[in-house]
Amino acid sequence: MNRKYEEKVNDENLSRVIDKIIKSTKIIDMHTHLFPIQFEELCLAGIDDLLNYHYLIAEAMRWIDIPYDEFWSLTQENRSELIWNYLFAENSPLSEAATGVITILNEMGISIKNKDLNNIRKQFRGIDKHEYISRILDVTGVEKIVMTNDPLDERERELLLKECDPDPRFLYSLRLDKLINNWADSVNSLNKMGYKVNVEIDPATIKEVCRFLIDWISKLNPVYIAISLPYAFDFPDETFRTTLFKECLLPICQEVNKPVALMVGTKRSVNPKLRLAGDALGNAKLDSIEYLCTNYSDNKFLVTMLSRENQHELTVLARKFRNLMIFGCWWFLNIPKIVDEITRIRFELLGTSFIPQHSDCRVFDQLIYKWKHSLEIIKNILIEKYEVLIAKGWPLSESDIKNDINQLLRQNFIDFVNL
Ligand code: RAT
Ligand code: ZN
Repeated sequence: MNRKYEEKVNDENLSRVIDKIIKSTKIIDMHTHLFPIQFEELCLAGIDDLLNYHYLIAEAMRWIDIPYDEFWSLTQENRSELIWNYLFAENSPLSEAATGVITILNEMGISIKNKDLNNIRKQFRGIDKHEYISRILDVTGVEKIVMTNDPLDERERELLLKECDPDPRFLYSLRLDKLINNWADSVNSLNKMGYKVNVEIDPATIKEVCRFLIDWISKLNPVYIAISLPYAFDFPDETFRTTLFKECLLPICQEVNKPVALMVGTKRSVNPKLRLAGDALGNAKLDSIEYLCTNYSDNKFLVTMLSRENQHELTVLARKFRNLMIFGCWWFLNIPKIVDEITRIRFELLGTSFIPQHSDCRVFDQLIYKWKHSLEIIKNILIEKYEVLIAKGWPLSESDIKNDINQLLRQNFIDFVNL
């Protein structure tokens, strides 16, 4: 920044300066479930996709008194109507996911008069998806979106293998949940794809899994290799997972210099009848992360955890290891109260050397509320922290603030993954 034109920051203009800088910083959204338009039905946008978000389904099914199977047999539109009815019309949309929908409608200039879903649908009709997505990226300041790409998902693999012009706004991440958490089922899929593997992980199988990883890393050039892990994750232990980590994932990631993203703390399928909405969380032990950071010091780990109780310990661990970058307020933690708490803990223990948020969006429009709500919290914390410095006579310039916000919203990620 040209210092000649930069504003001197003081108590009076602090809030405005931070606001201006946040609005002009191009965000890298480092974990989403979004796909570009070329991914056909996987690219979700608009009111019916929004209402069918699994966060809202879990909330609505507390009210909707029909059997789960019956709910799933309805059309997507009919499900939206039920969800709208219970979470927006009959009761107020107070939960974070429900308020999020209202934020989106507001920001996009959609009238919510009379809480009339059909009228809202009418306003979405005829919107060109290409233009709509560009408009959302524009409004939110998101420059790059990291997808979640699992080649063991048949439909996704089909789309990944289709030759098309890649959309430069999207980056790949290679997701290995099926491979590593569900080895027995993956054996079949890998064999079908031409990788000769056995259930017992023998040396030939290890070689083939490594070949699979190298093939997909070469094809996608992912920014990191990711896996979500149960709260009971224990490394090393006697499971297939440990063998796959030790013999395949960690050495290959080291060889290609890609970070491993570990998302720890899931308790999957607590209520399978809710499908994607049926997962919960548990408290994890951080010893395994410490073990990995210590014993695999040439690997880099991006880590987020799902339990609130794990956050302080995780932040302390990040003080000890340069190869550990903590990120995001994940899933059930992405509610204002907890985002505020976690972000404060991180600032107070790490300064600006962390990645405060990712969106985890599944529907494009969600970028609007997920980023708007989080940035508001980050902004307010920053205002408080800078006020303390200003009060002590610290000379704070606009470019100092710009540098800090740039680190938080993009550069820490860029540097860690070598983008
Ligand atoms: O937040 C979510 O949408 C969850 O369903 C999960 O997808 C989680 O973010 C994950 O990546 O496993
Ligand atoms: Zn996710």
